[in-house]
Amino acid sequence: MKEKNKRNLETEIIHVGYHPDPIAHSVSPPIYQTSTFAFESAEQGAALFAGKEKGFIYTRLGNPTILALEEALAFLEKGSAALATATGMAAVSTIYLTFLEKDSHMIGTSALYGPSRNIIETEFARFGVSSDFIDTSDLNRIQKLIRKNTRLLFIESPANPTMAITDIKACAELAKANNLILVVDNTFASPVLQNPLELGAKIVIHSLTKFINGHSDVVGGVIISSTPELHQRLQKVLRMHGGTMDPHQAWLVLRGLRTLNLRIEKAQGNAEKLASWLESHPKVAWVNYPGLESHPQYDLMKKQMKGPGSMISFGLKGGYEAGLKFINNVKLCTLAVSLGGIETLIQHPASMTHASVPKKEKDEAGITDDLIRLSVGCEAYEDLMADLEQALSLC
Ligand code: LCS
Repeated sequence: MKEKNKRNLETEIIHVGYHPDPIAHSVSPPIYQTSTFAFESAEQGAALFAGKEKGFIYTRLGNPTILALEEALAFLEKGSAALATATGMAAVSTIYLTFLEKDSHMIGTSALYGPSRNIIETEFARFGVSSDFIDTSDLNRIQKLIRKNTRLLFIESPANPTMAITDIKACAELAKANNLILVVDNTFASPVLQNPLELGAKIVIHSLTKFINGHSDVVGGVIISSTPELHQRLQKVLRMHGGTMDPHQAWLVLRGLRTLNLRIEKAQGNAEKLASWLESHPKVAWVNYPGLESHPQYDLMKKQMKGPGSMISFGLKGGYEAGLKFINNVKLCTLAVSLGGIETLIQHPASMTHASVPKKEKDEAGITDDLIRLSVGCEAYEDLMADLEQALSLC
C-alpha cells in the first residue's frame, strides 16, 4: 500500500481498483453480469448472510465489478469506502434517508442541483423534515441557522449552475463543532480537482453520470465515506431501498474513469480560454467561472481546488430573449442538460435543470432567467469559439 500511495494521480486513475482476474488474467475487468452467486453449501450461504465469511451473495448487496469501481473511487477521493448507486440522485436520497429522521433539520446550498433541494422541500417535508437552503459561502448565516435537531450540512461546490464556491474546510470546522455531518457534492470538480474529505468533510457524493463517466452514455452515482461506521450505516440503507448500481453500468463508468485526468485537463484548458473570451465579448453581460479573477471566490478556488474545472455560466446583455436566441443557434455545442461529457453541452437552467425550484428561490440562489450554462468539452478550442461567436452574432 505504501508503494501505491507514492504514485501520481494520473497513474492511479489508470490502475486503481482492478486486480487482474485469476482465471483468464484479462486486462480489462470482467463484467459479472449476474444477479446472484452460488453458495458452496448451505453452511457457507448462512455464513455469508451472517457476515462471518466474506463473499458475494446477490448483486443488490454487492458484485465484483461494482466493487472494482467502488475501490477506485474510494481511493481517488481518499475515503474509507464507497457505495456505487443507480444514479446521482440515488446517492443523494440514500444520504437523506440515512441521516434525517422525523422532525430533523438540514442546511444546504441554495444553488444545489434542483432535485437535491426539491426532494427535501416537497417529499421529506411530508415526514416532518425542515430545511434551510442558503448561500453557504456565508458562514455566519450557517451558524445562525444551526438548531438542536440539525443533522446535515449539505453543500455543493462549485454549485450547479451559479459556480458559487463554499469554503469546505471552514464548513467542516463548523460541522464538527456542532455535531453535524458535512456532505459535499463534488460532481462539478471531480476527484481530480478537489478532495473534500481531505478538507474535513465526512461524506462526498458524485453524479457519476458527469465527469467521472465522461461520455454521456451512463447514469450513476457514488457515496464515499470518511469512516467505516458512516459507510456501514449508508450501506445498510442502500441495500434495503435498492438504489444500487448494475454491473454493466459499473464497468462502463470504470472505463470512463480511466481517462478522467486527460479529459479534465483538455476541457479545463478550453474553459479557461472560453471564459476569458466571453468576459471580453461586447454582447456578454457577465461570466461566472471560478478561474476568472472576477469570480468572487477566486482566491478560495485556488486554495481548495487544483483547478477551476470546465463549467461556465454567463448572461447576455440582451437578457433572457437574447439567451434563448443564442442557445437555439449554436451548431457544434449541443442543446442538452447534463454535463461533464467529452462533448460541449449548453442549457438554460431556469427552465430546465432547475425548473423544479420555485422562481423566488431560484432568484435568491442566483439562478436568474438570463443564466446560460455551458459544460465545456474536449473539442478544439477554435471550433468551440467559432460556434459561440456565430451564435452571438445573431443575438
Ligand atoms: N449532483 C449534481 C451536482 C448534479 O449536477 C446532478 C445532475 C446530480 C447530483 C444528480 O445526478 P443524476 O441522478 O442525474 O446522475 N445534474 C444534472 C444537470 O445539471 N443536468 O442534468 C442532470
